[in-house]
Amino acid sequence: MADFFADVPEPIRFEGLDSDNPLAYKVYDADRLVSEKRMEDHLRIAVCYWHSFAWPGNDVFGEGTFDRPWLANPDSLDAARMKMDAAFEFFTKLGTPFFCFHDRDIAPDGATFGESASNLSTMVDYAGEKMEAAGVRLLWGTANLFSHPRYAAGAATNPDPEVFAYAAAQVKHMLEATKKLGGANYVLWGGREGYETMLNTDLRREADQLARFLTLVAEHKHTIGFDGTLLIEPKPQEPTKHQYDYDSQSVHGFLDRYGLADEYKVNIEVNHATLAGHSFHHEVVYAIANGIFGSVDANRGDYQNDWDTDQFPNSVDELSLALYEILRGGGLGTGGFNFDTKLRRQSMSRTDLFHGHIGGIDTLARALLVAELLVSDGTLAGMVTERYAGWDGEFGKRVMGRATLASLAEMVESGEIDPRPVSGGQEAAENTVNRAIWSVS
Ligand code: XLS
Ligand code: NI
Ligand code: NI
Repeated sequence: MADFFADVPEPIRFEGLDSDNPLAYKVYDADRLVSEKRMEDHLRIAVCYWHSFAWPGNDVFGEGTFDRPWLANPDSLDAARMKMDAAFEFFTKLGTPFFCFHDRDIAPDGATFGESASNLSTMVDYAGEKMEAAGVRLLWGTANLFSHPRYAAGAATNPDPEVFAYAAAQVKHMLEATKKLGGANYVLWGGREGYETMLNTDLRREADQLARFLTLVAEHKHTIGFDGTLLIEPKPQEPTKHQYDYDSQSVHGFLDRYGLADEYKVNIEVNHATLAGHSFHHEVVYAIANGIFGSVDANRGDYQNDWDTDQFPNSVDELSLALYEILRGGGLGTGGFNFDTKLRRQSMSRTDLFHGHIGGIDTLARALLVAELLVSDGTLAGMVTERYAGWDGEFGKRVMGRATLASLAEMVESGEIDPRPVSGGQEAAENTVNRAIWSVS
């Protein structure tokens, strides 16, 4: 094991709530059974490569602040290996089962496409060895189709079809790399698939281009026999003013319109949900209800501003509601919780990366326990069943079946139907959630 994180000599262990060791899990106990399944298998936690190892901690006003020595030589394969050694040391010490990466996170861009592809292939082989040795798996791979200047006007939605082709080549290679490493999913986040101004944009054409791109990706997935799930990651804006994959509902409508709904699911990011003006809970419920729930990018925004700040999750309240839906919906399937999280720029010590992940993972673990309690207690589900009971009765079935506007009017006119408003019981439902949050142990 490399010793980049020498200040954390031992793997992080579960020590329980009584422990005051900041480098120990207080709630996350990988082997603890929750509804007969290990916590680790419920949560399927992944560390993301880009924010933790490929980002220097810069922002638009200032340079990098983090201690990431490999970033001094961005073109060197030796530096890429040094970065990967540190990343796997981190995964192993954190004890999490998965990671996620973009092609450009692990392998430097070359002077030609061929050189970039060869760098990727070298680093994919190296990753394969490290994964084998560490017992760490790939939750998903993805191609970076947003950083290089060629993608400034989009990848699939670029006005230039040659840029579309370049992006297609990049995804082909990265999809194959993901398959080679046994990835459980492949993600497409449309970072610049949107517009800056309508004045220079042909919106209708760009939608067709995006659908064509997604069709080609799905075709290639079947051609090579990749059995992971294809995921689209919705986000409403940033970096572009408007992104086409705005939220789960827009993505769902788009997939339906182009006949792609059987090929793609969504990777929901907490901070993207709130940027879209939704709650994370809403996004998860929408996706599950419409059969497109795939995976989660765990993080949180700063609720005072409107950026994608990608902070580490720390709200049990927020995550419990989503986990409740995920548990009731049958779990994560091939998905997981990818920590798409960034340290704050002032968190300059190497150990800060552990503190961020440990806190976020404990928060998720606690939310899982709350969710299990809410499911087994059944009060919330019972309230919903009772609220809609009329639709399961004879009259409700008739409305959904053979009723006409005239036959319904007749029943109302005759006085046979005369509904009375009833309580929605929101406060009682909220109290049920809080009781579960306060009582889990
Ligand atoms: C950016 C996205 C990105 C994707 C992967 O906002 O969250 O990190 O998860 O391209
Ligand atoms: Ni993300
Ligand atoms: Ni994001």
